[in-house]
Amino acid sequence: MALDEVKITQAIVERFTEKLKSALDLDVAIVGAGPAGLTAAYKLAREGFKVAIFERKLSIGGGMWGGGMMFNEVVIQEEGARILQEVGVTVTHWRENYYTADSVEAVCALGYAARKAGALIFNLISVEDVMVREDRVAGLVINWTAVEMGGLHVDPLAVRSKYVIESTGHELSVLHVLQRKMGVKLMTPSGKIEGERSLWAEVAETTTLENTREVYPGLFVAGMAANATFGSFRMGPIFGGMLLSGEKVAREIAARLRGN
Ligand code: 48H
Repeated sequence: MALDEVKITQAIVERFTEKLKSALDLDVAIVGAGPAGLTAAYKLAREGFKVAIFERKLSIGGGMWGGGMMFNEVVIQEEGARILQEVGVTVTHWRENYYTADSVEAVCALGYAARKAGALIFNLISVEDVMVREDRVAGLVINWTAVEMGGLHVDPLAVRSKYVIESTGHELSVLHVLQRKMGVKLMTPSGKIEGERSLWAEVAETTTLENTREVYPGLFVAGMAANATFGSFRMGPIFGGMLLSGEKVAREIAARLRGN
């Protein structure tokens, strides 16, 4: 049968529009498709919640693709290895509590698991602001990354969500906007973003989990963003904390959504 270019175009436009329309009213909106955001999306979608991730870049995976200094292997501890194995990644024991995985395989598997569980993943969309309602984050303000990169004055669109997870890594871009524009008091020791500290893997991995929590009503931080919020250390190319943080934030939000 003859191929019609306009039908190809119609198919893409219609299908994408359907996806975007179904993401306008969410249980959980996730900002950033790094390992923490992807894990959270997978776990929440698997529980039947309506979840979408908005990722600024063309590719998902955040800082995981590059392993350590472009050596495309990641290190995880036994606790985190469980999550990678659950999504089908081959995890290899190195020594003591050090396990390794191919970083490309890990990103692909996490993305596939999240999508297959029902999470929608929108790449090339940047979150430029949040929607607030009576001292609570109630959704996201989104725009094409191309608009952001081009410095174009194009007004954004909005997505409503019962909860928002900020998993934007070192950048912590959404919370910075909320703090700057609304001057809000955050649930941190100083009431403000505490800022990320230098490298200390052991402490950083533990605190990533402790810091994975609600920082402003309706807004949770996960992954590296959690340590950047609460003033803890970076950990280098070890990814167990990111995966476990994604799992923890999903568990806590699922409990809230179920009313527990
Ligand atoms: C849409 C956005 C926006 C925005 C940012 O950096 P990530 O991989 O984040 P985590 O926390 O899942 O993993 C951190 C890990 O990769 C890492 O950097 C580690 C362990 N570092 C340790 C060290 O010592 O350096 O992913 C965050 C994603 C990225 O893909 C961004 O493009 C995206 O969030 N993002 N997406 N709207 N406003 N801001």
